[in-house]
Amino acid sequence: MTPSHSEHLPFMQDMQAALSQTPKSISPKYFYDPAGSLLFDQICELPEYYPTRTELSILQIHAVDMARFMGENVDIIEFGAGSLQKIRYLLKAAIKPSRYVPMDISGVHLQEASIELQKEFPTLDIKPLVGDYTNPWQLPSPLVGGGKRVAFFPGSTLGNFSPDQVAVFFRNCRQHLAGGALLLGVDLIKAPDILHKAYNDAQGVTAAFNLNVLARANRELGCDFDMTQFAHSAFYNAPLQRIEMHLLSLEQQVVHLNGVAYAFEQGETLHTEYSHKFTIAGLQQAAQEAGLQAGPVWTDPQHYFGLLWLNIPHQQETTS
Ligand code: AVI
Repeated sequence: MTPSHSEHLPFMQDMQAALSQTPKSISPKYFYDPAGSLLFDQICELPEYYPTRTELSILQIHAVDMARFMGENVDIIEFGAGSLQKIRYLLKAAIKPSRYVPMDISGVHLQEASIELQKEFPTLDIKPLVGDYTNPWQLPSPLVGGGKRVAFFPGSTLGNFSPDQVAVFFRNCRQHLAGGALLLGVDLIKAPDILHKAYNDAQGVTAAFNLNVLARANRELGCDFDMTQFAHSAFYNAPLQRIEMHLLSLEQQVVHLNGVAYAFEQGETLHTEYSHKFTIAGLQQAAQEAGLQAGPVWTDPQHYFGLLWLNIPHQQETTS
C-alpha cells in the first residue's frame, strides 16, 4: 500500500499528529487491524487476563436475569462486538430477540463472526455495522413495533476512553437510545499486581499486540519503525486508576513517515492505551450525570468485573 492510499488516510493523519506532539500518543483504535484483532483474541485466552473469562462467567450465570430486564423482542446493539462470543449468552436467554446489530471497527473480523453467529441463530435478524462508535453515531432506525433498544457494551472497552469520552458516550446513549437501556461491562479496581500481570503476560502476547501498532504503520503507511528498538511498557497508575500502555524507544532514533523525520529520545514513549478501572458507584455517578438511571449490577464473587444495567429515560422524562 502506498502512503497516499485513501483507506489509510485517517491512520496517516493520526500517526502524523501522534509523532508531532509531546508526549507522543496515538489512539488505541489502531490496535485492531486483522493481525491486532487476532492478537486481542489470544489475549482474552491468557491465564493472566482475567476480564474476559470473568465477564463470560457473569453472563453465563445471570443472562436469564438480564434477559428479563431486556423484555420481549429486544433490539440489541453491541459496541466493539469483536468475535461475538459474549452476545451468545444474551441471545440464548433473550425472549424472541428481534434484531442484533454488532458494531466494530474491524470489518473482516466482524463479517466472519456474523456469518458464524447466523448459523447458530438462523431466524435472528443480524445487521453487522462496521463503524467507529467513538465518533458521532449512525445507528439503524429503531424497528417499527419492536421491543426495547438495548446497547450492550462489554469487555471494559469503556475503560479505554478518556473521562471526557466517557461523558460523550453516555450523552450519545441518552440521545440515541431514549427509552432503552445500556448493559455495560467494566473492569473493577483491584490489587495492582493482578492488574500488572494482566497487561504483562508471560507469553508476550500483549507486547506483540502493542508493538503491532508500529508493524501496522510500517505495513500501511510505509514507516520505518525498527521493531527491535521499541519495547512494550505497561504499568498501573494507581492515583489515576488506569493501566497505561506505551511503546518505549530503546535508543535515540529517527522514524520516517511520508518523507518527514520524527525523532525519539532514548526512553521516550509513544503512548498507545489507557485502560481505566472503575468502582461501581463512581461509574453509576458518571452515568447519572449524563441522565442515565442506575439499575441492577451483576458481578463475580471476587468483584473483579461488573455488568451494570443503566436505564435510559425517554427524552421528556427528567432524572434526578
Ligand atoms: C479492549 N480493551 C478493553 C482491552 C483492555 O484491557 O483495556 C485492550 C487490551 N489492552 C491490553 N490488553 C488488552
